[in-house]
Amino acid sequence: MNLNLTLRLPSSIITLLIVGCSSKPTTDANTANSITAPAPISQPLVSHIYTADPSAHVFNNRVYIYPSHDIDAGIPQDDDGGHFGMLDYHVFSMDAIGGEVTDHGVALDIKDVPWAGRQMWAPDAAFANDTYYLYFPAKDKNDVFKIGVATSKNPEGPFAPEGNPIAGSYSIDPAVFKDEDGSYYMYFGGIWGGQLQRWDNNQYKANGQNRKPEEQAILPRIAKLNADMKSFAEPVKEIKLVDENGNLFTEAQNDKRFFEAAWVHKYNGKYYFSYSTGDTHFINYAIGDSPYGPFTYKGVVLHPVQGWTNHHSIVEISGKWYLFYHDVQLSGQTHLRNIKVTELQHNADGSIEAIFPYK
Ligand code: FUB
Repeated sequence: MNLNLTLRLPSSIITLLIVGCSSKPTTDANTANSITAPAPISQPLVSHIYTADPSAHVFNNRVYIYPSHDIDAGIPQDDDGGHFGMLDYHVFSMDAIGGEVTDHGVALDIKDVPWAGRQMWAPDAAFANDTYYLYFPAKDKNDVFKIGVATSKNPEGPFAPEGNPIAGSYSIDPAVFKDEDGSYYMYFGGIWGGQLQRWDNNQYKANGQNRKPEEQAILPRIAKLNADMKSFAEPVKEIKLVDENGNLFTEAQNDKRFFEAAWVHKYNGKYYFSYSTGDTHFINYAIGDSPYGPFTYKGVVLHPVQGWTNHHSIVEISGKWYLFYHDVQLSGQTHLRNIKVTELQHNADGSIEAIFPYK
């Protein structure tokens, strides 16, 4: 679908033509060259290759970024984001925000993942047991998204994959959160091309459909990780994402309901669940008192960026908070993205100051 999206900013009106999509229905060409480009608030961190979906972490006093590696796979755009035909991951690092960015080369290649068929989408990483773990979604040989894990003794890899996806895992966009008690939780899921609508009560239904507008929206998922960091310690659970009255969102509330790109950070003892609304292009956040939720919707973290997808991570680095995100500034094409970073502010009442990615 072609989306003509008008963003009303406090002092100006910016009209963006957003063409195409990732894990979602589309009918048009890949190009978004007709974007009327507003001035971005930040510049791409990497320009020699295309990168997206940045999951950032601080390991050994260095900032590491685990993004998708976008390529033009020559695959025509389709309703399931088939044109996002990524084949490997690169890890990037820098000694501080604003520092030189190092590309550590290929960290994991799909040809070395025995179970994977295609489409290595948004990854994340964690450290435990003197080991770095790379978590990644990919379609298996039956074209069903699962989540894999690969390990390394170094944060930049290379990573050695397990022979099978994590038992009980499904869909896309893993994000692993370490709580203060040392527990690790994986948040995951994505609707439309991310296939979450095919999973009901953790059972696969090949003909699972997206929800109708009046139906309850599909919920993101969580599972606690075992100490081995390679398996789930419990059955996958749904996460309740609710409005201020405690009501779950309907599919019609698509500027608030979960679509993909889950991330959790903790601030002043509260759990902040942030996520993309997909077809309305926001990064939103919701706050809860437990890693399992429920999470109450609070507002927008990041307004829509150029390109269809919006995907982020939120990390504290040297006492400041940062939002890592992407847009398509370098290519103008929705499947060839570039990662960025900007500072994020928590207000005194715990709310997040919404970020407009263009001036
Ligand atoms: O990069 C491929 C997919 O696009 C990700 O998994 C989604 O979150 C969206 O950014």
